[in-house]
Amino acid sequence: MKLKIYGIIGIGLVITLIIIGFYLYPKPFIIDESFENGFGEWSKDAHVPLDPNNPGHEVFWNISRTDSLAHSGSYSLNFSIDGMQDDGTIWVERKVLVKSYSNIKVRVSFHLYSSSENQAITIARVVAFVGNSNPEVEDDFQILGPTNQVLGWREYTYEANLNTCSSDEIWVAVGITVSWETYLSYNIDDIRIEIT
Ligand SMILES: [Ca+2]
Ligand SMILES: [Ca+2]
Repeated sequence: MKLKIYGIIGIGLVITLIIIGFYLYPKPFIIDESFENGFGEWSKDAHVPLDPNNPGHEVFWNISRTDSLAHSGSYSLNFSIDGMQDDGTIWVERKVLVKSYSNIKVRVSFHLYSSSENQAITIARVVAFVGNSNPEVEDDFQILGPTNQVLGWREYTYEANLNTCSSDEIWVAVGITVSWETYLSYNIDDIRIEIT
């Protein structure tokens, strides 16, 4: 009889531990943006050279929503820049609220559209940023790889471990940087941020 009771208590304990473990197990915090209703929390930014053909002005660049191309839904963001000065980085960025003084892993994934395949020449590079402060210059970014690996959509991902220090926010950004002297146009859609 005693054995039976211990057995039942034992099983009960194991079940309780499994349930507690399930609730304590870190679940990823996920943010998805497909740009179907505006920019969401994202905003555009750039670090580009002056345009010698237009004194006193930066080279042309723009990031805008378009319904002419989409990875999912009807809209994506079009990234355009005059790369004739062989320089310039443009991106979208956002902050994410997190717990201060915690070690987190941030995974950013997104889909980029190239209108042609060209593996012989690096026309542009795909860049991303994860950090404690607002990215402002090209050097803040990590290069994920070249564009134009395929004609069409290709997924890029970036993962970074971070200590949030005293701040309760982190910044995430994705974009492109010029590598070839030409006018560039790429689309980005379905940015996902996963924090664990
Ligand atoms: Ca979309
Ligand atoms: Ca910025």
